Amino acid sequence: MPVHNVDIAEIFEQIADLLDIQGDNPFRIRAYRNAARTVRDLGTELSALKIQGVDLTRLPGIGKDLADKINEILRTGGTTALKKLKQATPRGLPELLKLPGLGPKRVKALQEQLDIHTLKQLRAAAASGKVRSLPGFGPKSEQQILQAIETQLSASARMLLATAAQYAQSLMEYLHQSKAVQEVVVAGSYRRAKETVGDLDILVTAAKTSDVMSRFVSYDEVKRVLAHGETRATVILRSGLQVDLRVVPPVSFGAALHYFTGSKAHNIAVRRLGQQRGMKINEYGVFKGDQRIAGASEASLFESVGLPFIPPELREGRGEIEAATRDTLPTLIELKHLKGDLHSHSKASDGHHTLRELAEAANKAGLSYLAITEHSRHLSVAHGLDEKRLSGQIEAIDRLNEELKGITLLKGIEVDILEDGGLDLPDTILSRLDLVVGAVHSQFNLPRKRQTERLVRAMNQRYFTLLAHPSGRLLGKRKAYEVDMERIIKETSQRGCHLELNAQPQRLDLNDIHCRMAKDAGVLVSINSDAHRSGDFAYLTYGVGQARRGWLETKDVLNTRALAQLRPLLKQTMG
Ligand code: DGT
Ligand code: CA
Ligand code: CA
Repeated sequence: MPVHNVDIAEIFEQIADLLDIQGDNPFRIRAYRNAARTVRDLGTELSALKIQGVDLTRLPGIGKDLADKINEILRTGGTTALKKLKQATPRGLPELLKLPGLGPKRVKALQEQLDIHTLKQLRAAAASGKVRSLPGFGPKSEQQILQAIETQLSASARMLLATAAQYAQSLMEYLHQSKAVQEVVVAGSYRRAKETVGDLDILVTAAKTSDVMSRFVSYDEVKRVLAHGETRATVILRSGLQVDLRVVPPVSFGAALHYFTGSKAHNIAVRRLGQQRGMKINEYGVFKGDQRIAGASEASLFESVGLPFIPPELREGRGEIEAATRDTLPTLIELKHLKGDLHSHSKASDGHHTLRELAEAANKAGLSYLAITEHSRHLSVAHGLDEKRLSGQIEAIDRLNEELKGITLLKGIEVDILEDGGLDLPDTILSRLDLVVGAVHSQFNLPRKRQTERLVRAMNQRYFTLLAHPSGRLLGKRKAYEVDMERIIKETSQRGCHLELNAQPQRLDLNDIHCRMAKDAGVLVSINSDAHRSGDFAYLTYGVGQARRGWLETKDVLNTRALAQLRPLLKQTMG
């Protein structure tokens, strides 16, 4: 049974979580977390490395013990270490601890005083007002718990796009190995680059349909086969991801691709256009009477209703058909248009690589500038920098820039926005930087008006360039904080500062709707990796996908500018 790097990483994360619950040695816990990241970002499947006889202990952060565990997992799909830990951990504890705001102490109170062991029990208790009376809890924290559970339960059905991509790519490779298979495309929300996907919708054209179907349902990763027909099948993978597969004849490929790419709202609008022209459009083709007049390609389908090709990311029924009709579709940004990245962390705060390693990785990813933006002192869990350490880094970057070729490091900071809207470091040091990225890392629960005021005040500081992850959401974990985004966008435009689209798969923040609002207000968006390791520049792809969903063009994105054009935009016009 092939084991993927993501599976191994997941097992290591689980071990770390359980060790954490048991109060184990922090260094050991950290070793597992680091190993999980190393494995996840490796870029080559460990199973392949093993076949090549590569010594796994040569990987960063992988010692003998971890290498043994990896080998065990590759061999058996699991490890006894995790099984034992699970047996030693009370039922439900890990999921309770994962809720934001619930630490070991509060969970203990819930278990001992209310006999709560599962998320569902906790939801019931919170809903009936039993939680608020416990010491250390109140009506407000009860409400927060309830909300966090809803977010978690509703999110668990959907998977992050970047995670789904790993499973999708393996599956596509597997399908391509069949000689019968011609084209394989993942359609659905995946193709529209939606931040999370409910399931994968795969379309295949093939010489012999039955070969593809039987190959698909016998994929090693398949846990359950829900349906297995002649031209369609549905399975659930071990990861929990559901996959629909359809085999279609080449004459219908474009029509099927269009249909299964969706969205439903877009499909309905296009079908209506067809009806107005006396045509019938479905997943088999475009028909006039009994005659098929188009549908082998998507382009032919669009042409049949008098439209130019509409990129999948725009197909949400949010005005793309009208824009296409008037020939005013945006020319969407592409990954290759990004010239730099304005948000990254080195070892100095909570990153894992040196300045030089990050610079070289960014250069390899095709970028010509990279801003180093460590956390500031207020965020002590991330080893935030104080004035003295930041001053040292400024000098280190100046020195390094004299040696670097093909890339320039910019001096920045991801400075905490304090509760009153002040910044965590004084102007004397901020003035020495190329840019100041402001971010909220605390007090997520302020009332909407106060949260909005806080951000506006921060943007009004003398040195403020860019608002990082503006809504603060963590997909499936934490909702966006309450804030008046319309007002933030307006103020950003008036201040001459900018908004970030953070490309971390769990953030993708700004979201698509807010990207479009920013564009309409003339606010520039910066698509940043927020890299904490050298492999993280790969996340820029997802940032670009989200930007495309937000109708952004090259001109709307700050970091498509060459460095010389960028520099004046980093300095604020207002004092
Ligand atoms: P998801 O899976 O929840 O992330 O979102 P989608 O968009 O991938 O939705 P899914 O998997 O239910 O269906 C795939 C596509 O098939 C969908 O985007 C549009 C098309 N589709 C599904 N049901 C209908 C329908 O009832 N009418 C029309 N016109 N299209 C449909
Ligand atoms: Ca889908
Ligand atoms: Ca589906």
